[in-house]
Amino acid sequence: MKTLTLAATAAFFALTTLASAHEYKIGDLVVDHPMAFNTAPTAKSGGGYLTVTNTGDTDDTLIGVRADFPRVMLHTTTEKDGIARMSHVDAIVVPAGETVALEPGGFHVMFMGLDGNGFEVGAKIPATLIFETAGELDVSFSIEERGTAKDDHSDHSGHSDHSEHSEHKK
Ligand SMILES: [Cu+2]
Repeated sequence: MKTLTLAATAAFFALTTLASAHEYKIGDLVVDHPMAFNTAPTAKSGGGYLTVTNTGDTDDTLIGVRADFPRVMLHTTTEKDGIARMSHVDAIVVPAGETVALEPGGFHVMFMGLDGNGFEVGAKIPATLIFETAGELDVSFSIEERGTAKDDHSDHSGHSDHSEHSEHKK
């Protein structure tokens, strides 16, 4: 019986590993690893991150995201006088043959109006990405702990766990 239990455990880990590298496809688009960082329980909003690769030869555009929050917006991050600010954008273009990253310090999805239901590690946020050409794609944002070693998203944003300021010097 012990062997059976071990085999089942191994299968379980294999499945969860596959699930954490989650990828979605619609038309010519590949959306990889939608995720959000955990927030304080009292947070009013939280950012959502992912990458979109356009394998086709015509540009497409992310024009909106739907999720079960009072408001969901597309944001970009700009820097003025050394201070990072977020502002609303109507759309994010995904050029033909390119990958666009929604990541800390750049474009992101803003889930707003959390109202006492902050994001908890391990939870999922079901959402629908709306692309102008490819259409609507249901995805699930996985909530991951901020600043852990397995957080490879921090690498390309210039963010370091030890220096909050590095984010503003790009
Ligand atoms: Cu934002």
